[in-house]
Amino acid sequence: MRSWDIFCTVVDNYGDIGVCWRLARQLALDRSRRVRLWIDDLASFRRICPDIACGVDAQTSRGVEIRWWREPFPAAEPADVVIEAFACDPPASYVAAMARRQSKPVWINLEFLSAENWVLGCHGLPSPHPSLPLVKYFFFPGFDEATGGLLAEPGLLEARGRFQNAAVEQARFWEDLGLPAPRAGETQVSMFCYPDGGVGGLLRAWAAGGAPLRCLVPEGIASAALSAFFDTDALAPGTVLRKAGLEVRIFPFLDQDRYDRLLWACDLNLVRGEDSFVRGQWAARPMLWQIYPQAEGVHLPKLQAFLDLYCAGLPPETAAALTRFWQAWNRGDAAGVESVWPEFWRHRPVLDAHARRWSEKLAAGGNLANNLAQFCENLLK
Ligand code: TRH
Repeated sequence: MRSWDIFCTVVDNYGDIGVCWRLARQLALDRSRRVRLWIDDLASFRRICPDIACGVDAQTSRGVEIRWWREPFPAAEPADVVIEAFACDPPASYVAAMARRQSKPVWINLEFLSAENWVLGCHGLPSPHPSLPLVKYFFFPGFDEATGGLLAEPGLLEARGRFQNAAVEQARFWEDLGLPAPRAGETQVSMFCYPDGGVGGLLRAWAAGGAPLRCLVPEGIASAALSAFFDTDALAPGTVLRKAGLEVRIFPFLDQDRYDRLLWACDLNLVRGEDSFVRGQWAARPMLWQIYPQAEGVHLPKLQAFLDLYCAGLPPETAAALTRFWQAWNRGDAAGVESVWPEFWRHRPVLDAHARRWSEKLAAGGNLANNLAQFCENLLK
């Protein structure tokens, strides 16, 4: 039985553990693998996986052994495959133990997702350790077949398709969330974004639009903009805020599987960072992506690279509206977002069809967990 160790530090937010948890769960589906996930922040983990107990050194969930990564790091036998997520640097004592192993572990740095071209040249490259007899390999997720692909568990598209075609399942889902079913003709939007964005502009556009729209916001997200727009500080889960045809409902963070269903159930998903961005694509619904902002705008070419890829199959006027909308959102330009919204949403039928085609095209490229397992098996041979 192959053993895998995944190391994850939570730098901020939920993307680090979001990606690692999805990967760990998928790898563990194959019972011939023993998967151990080392994570330094159990409280953040608990937010997206309520089974997790905080302050516990070892626990098991969904077939994965979960270890609290803290100092002093315990003496642990290194696994056959060691994944460090996003260059998080496994503990020095563990790396020294890797070097002492007779058959050296396969060591992978799982990188951030980017649609930029340079990724193609860097995916799979080895980097020998400067002093130890170890080699680390760079494994890049991506949208191209020459990269590691995207995380997607087996049967994902089929499950999504079934859900989106089954009114009964959707009704059960809304009930389970404690929400009334959508009103006739009401647009459903999920909103997951960073604090300083153009949220105020979108709220104004939606309230002015006249058509009924329900926006579902996780607790703690966009709080300043919501408070300012609705003139209230009361934003606890369960809160309902209304202005004209717009209704905003605050919900508690969901576990990843239920969050997926929310994306499947909505007509438009506002997603951010890396993992919700990918899940938004698997949902096959129009999206608005807020990229993780980095110093000196280094994230902007990354945004453009994805826009180029995503817009390639769209009619020019739809591509132009989508690009203007996404760019205004990522500049935090509330007035820009407000003015582009009606034009963007006018293209909804085209955006819908495109989102479905896009998810099918991505699925044809295989999935990251399988590609990674194959890559490691080849090195272990
Ligand atoms: O939280 P994020 O902003 O994470 C970011 C990005 O990954 C960024 O690239 C990285 O550098 C930074 O973290 C450190 O957004 P992301 O990637 O979408 O992760 C959120 C996770 O939370 C994702 O796995 C989905 C999950 N989630 C739930 O499970 N339930 C929920 O209700 C919500 C809103 C999110």
